Amino acid sequence: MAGNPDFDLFKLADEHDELRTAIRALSEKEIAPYAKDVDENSRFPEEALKALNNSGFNAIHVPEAYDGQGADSVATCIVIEEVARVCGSSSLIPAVNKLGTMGLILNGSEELKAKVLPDLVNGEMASYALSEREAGSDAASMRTRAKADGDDWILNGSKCWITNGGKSSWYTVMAVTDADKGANGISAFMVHKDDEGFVVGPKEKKLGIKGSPTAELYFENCRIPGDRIIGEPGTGFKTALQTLDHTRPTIGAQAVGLAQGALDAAIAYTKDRKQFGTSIASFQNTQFMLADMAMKIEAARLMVYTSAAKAERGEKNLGFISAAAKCFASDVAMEVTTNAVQLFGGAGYTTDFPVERMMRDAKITQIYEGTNQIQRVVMSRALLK
Ligand code: COS
Repeated sequence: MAGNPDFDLFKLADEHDELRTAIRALSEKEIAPYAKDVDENSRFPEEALKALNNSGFNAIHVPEAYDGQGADSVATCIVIEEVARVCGSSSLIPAVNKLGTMGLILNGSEELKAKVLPDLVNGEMASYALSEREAGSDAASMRTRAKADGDDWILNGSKCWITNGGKSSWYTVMAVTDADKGANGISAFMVHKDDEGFVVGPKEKKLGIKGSPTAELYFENCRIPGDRIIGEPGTGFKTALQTLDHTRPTIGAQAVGLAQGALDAAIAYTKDRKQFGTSIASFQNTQFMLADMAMKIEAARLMVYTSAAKAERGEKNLGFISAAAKCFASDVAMEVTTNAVQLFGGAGYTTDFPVERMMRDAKITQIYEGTNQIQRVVMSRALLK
C-alpha cells in the first residue's frame, strides 16, 4: 500500500467533495439569505424546504429501491453539515427526515417502506416520536399505549418535543403494547398526519432552532392499520435505540456545521475589525482562539464521519462511536460558537451578526437525540460491559 497513488488513504471520496461543493453553493444562495428572518420570526424555512426538495437534498438517505438517491451516511452528514453552516433550523429538514424514517429503513416491512419512503422523496417530511413529558432520558418509561383492535392498532397518549411536529406527514411513534415487559413491551409504528385521532398540539417557545417547530403530539384513540407496525411487537425500543445509533452522527454533523459557520464568520470579522490601530486578527490572543476553534472542529468532523462510515458499513456496536461523535461535536459547537460571540465583542451579542443565533442553535445539539449526559451513559456502558 505504501506509496500507491491509487490508494485513497483516509480521505473522502471525490463524490463527497463534489457533493459538498453543490450543497454549499445551494445553501449559501438559497438558504442563508433567509436564516435571520426565519430565526427572528420563528417561522418555518419554506425557502429552504423548497430548495432542498427541488435539489433532492431533503431526504438524500432514502434508498434507490424507494425512488431515493441512496446516499451513504457520510454524504447525508455532509448535506446536514453544510446546511447547518448557514441555518441550523433548515438543517433539521434533512436530519429529521432521516431520524423519522431510519427505524422503518432498518426494520420495517417492504410494503411499509414502499408506502412511506417515496413520500419523502416527493418532499413530504417525517419525524420521530419517542420522548414524553415524563419520559425523556428514561425513554423506556413511556406511557403512550397501542392496543390491537381487530386488524388495527389504537394509540392513546402523547409525545413531546417532536422536531418538525405538525410539518411532517409521517411519524415514527414508539408506544407500549405490553406493559408487563418493560422496554421489551414497546413497539414502533408509522403514523400519518391524516390518521383518525392524531392531533398536533402547541409549539414550544425555544432558545434556538426557532425555525423548526417543536410540538406536542396527541393520540386520541388514534386508529392505524395493523401493517403500520415496524417489525414485530416488542421490538420498538430496540428499533428506537438502533435508530439513534445511526442518527446521532447526523446531530454531530449539524454541530460541526454550526461551529464552522461561526468560525468562518469570526475569521472574516476579526480580519476586518480594527482596534488599537490594527485588525484584531493581528493579536496573538485572537489567533490562538481561532486556531483552537478550527482544531476542535476538525477533530469533531473526523469523528462524525468515522461514526457515519461505521454505521454505513453495518458495523455492530455503534453505540460508543455514535454517542461519542454526537457528544464531542456538540460540546465543540457550544464552545466554538460562544468563542465566536466573544471575538465579535459587543457586536456578537446583537442580532446584527449570525454568531449569537449560531450559539443559541448550538445549545440544542447538547440536548436532543439524548443529552450529552446520556451519551456518556451509552459510552461508559459500552466500555464496561
Ligand atoms: N440498539 C439496539 N438495542 C439496544 C441498544 C441499541 N443501541 N441499546 C440497548 N438496547 C437493548 C438492550 O439490549 C435491551 O434489550 P434486552 O432487554 O433484550 O437485553 C433493551 O434495548 C433496553 O435497553 P436498556 O436496558 O439498556 O435500556 P434503559 O432503559 O436502561 O435505557 C438508555 C438505555 C438510557 C441508553 C436509553 O433510554 C436512551 O438512549 N435514552 C435517551 C433517549 C434519547 O436519546 N432521547 C432523545 C429522543 S430523540 S430527540
